[in-house]
Amino acid sequence: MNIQSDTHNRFNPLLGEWIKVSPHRTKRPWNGQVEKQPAQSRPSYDSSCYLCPGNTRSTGEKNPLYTDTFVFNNDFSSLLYDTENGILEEGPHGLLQAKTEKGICKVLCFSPRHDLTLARMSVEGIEKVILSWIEQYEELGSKPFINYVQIFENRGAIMGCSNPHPHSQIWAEEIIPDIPVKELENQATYFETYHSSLLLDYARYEAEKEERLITSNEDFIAVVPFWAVWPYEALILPLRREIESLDELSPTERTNLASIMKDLGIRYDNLFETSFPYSMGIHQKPTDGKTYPGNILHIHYFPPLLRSATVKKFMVGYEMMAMPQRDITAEGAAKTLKSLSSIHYTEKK
Ligand code: H2U
Ligand code: ZN
Repeated sequence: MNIQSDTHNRFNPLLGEWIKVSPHRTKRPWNGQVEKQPAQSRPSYDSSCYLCPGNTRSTGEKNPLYTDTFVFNNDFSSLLYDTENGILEEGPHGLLQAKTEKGICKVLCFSPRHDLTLARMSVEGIEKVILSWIEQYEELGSKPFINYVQIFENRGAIMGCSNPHPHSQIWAEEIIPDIPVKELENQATYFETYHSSLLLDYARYEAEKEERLITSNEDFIAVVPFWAVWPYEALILPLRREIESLDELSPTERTNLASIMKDLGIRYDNLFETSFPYSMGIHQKPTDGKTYPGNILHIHYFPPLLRSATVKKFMVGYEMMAMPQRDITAEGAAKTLKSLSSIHYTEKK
């Protein structure tokens, strides 16, 4: 089979799901929705931003004059720590089930600068963000009722991000949600079968093959995974050893993680010369004290853009009813991202 031209289905071993790839569809004309271009430049401070230092949030609380990262409890948290235990089961054979859940939601601003995205921060600045994520993961994870901590960044209005001030969210909760559960189970099965880690084996294979490699350094690689769904989806993986969570990183590994995040972020921005939108999320070890054989720390990037800064991919129709589908191949997307400059387009000229 020719994976660059034949329609085929690819397997995602992390989720145990299939993805349809139809490479010949890339020539399809586009008369559909065109998104608005995000503002190309922002001030370094915005008096109307509820995340900027010294400003007042919608609850009336005032942000401190912070100088590095800044973490606060989300004023509109999805999960609350004082929700009472409750169970509902009704209907035929208890078909309708519900359970209450406790948790804590936080917002973490990357820096006081309203205009500096991760891609444009210094490596040292990103290291401080990683250190704050570690602090939160440990602090929240040590609470007896918190079994899982999800760190993520929603970037760009197109992704539903409500504020352009660079920030991430942290949701710490009682359950382990479905997506990490599936990934942990598939990694455990692989580990029990082959006595090695699925994602470490995969990272080493991709580093050698180079076909889907975007960029790499001594400790990490960024690839467009073989099973990518989003056009320019990426996965950052450790390359040298089994790392289960951010708190296990050595100082050098922290620097190298910050550096590859910056590198990938710059390539993303350079792709369509825009502040590239995405949802990024860190999958790491649950904090329930159990062991997770074969589990490897990794970072997913799911960017919606397809052809330009204004044309996004829609996950609709066949994708909602049957399975995800993509046109450009993972190899094609990786080749494009790899060929881009690692100097940010706004800093060239
Ligand atoms: P986004 O990451 O989707 O932009 O959301 C920002 C979060 O900031 C959102 O979850 C919170 C919202 O609840 N927020 C506050 O905690 N305080 C505010 O004053 C406004 C928004
Ligand atoms: Zn701001």
